[in-house]
This record gives sequence, C-alpha cells and structure tokens, in this order.
Amino acid sequence: LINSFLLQTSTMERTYIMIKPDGVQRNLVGEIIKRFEQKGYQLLAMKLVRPGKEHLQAHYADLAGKGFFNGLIEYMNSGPVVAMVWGGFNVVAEGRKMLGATKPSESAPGTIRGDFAVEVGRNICHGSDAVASAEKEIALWFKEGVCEWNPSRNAWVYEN
Ligand code: IDP
Ligand code: MG
Repeated sequence: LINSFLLQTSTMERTYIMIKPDGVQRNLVGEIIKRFEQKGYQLLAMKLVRPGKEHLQAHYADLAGKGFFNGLIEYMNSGPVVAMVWGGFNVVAEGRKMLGATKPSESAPGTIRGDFAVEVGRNICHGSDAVASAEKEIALWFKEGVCEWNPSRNAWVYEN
C-alpha cells in the first residue's frame, strides 16, 4: 500500500479549476465538482471567492493585450467564483478535455462547455493549460496552501 502510494505521487499532477461567475449563478457548481469527483480525481482545495479586478487581471495577465480583456475582467468580477485544485494522473490535460474547447460552439457534447455553454464570453469554467501555469495559478489563488491527504479509494482508481 505504501509503495503504491509513492508510485502514484510520483506521476501526480495538480491543476487549477475554476467555476466562473456564470457557472455559479446557473447552479452548475455541484455538476462540475461531480464530474471531477466521479472521474477519480482528488480534491485538494476549494473556496467560493470574489477576489477583485486586480487579482483577476493577474490571473489572466497573459491575455492583457487582447481586445476582449476588459470584458473578460468585468465578466470574471461580476460575481463569486469557485476556486479549486484537483490532483491526479495527467489531470492538467484531462481536465482541459473535460472542460471542452474554449469556444462552446467548438466544444464536444459531453464536455462541460459543450453541455452547458453557448458563448465564449460565458463559458462557465477555467482550467490550467499546462503544468507550469497550473502551479502558478495554484500559488496565486491558494496562498494559504492546499490540503494534502491520501484518498482511500486510490487502489480502485489506479492499478499501481
Ligand atoms: P481557456 O479558458 O480555454 O484557456 P483562453 O484563450 O486562455 O481560453 O481565454 C481565457 C478566457 O477568455 C476564455 O475562457 C474566455 O472566457 C475568454 N475569451 C477567450 N477568447 C475570447 C473571445 O474571443 N471573446 C471573448 N472572450 C474570450
Ligand atoms: Mg487559458
């Protein structure tokens, strides 16, 4: 059991997943958490927050030059968001697949955006696009750190 836990942690990734203000207002919090939970990923941190424009601008700093940037910040600042950290094997790329393409018109049915969103400016959820950006986003949103724990179900999710 100890060996298998060590094996898992060596291939473990973390990703920053956020339910945007429209996802919260549309009562999709439980639905989105449910999908990550049922997949077998591990919840490592979660909070409902309204951090303000400066923090949101820092989160989306890479997009500062885009024409939609101010609108994006207004949208993200329009209500509380659910900030989460999820862990698991390949969770960064798999998490993006579960969210679906950025534009809901291109998101496959079965993905969160494909199932629940219509427009790119109201696409319900955020997920880190790489391991490095995930770690940066986790540090920005969870300055207090995350909760480390060993899920008893791991032996039923992972073969080794
Ligand atoms: P991502 O959320 O799939 O990683 P990014 O390109 O990083 O997509 O863009 C961040 C967010 O900015 C998107 O999720 C979406 O809410 C918004 N966004 C991206 N492109 C557009 C656009 O063309 N118009 C309006 N909003 C956009
Ligand atoms: Mg992005």
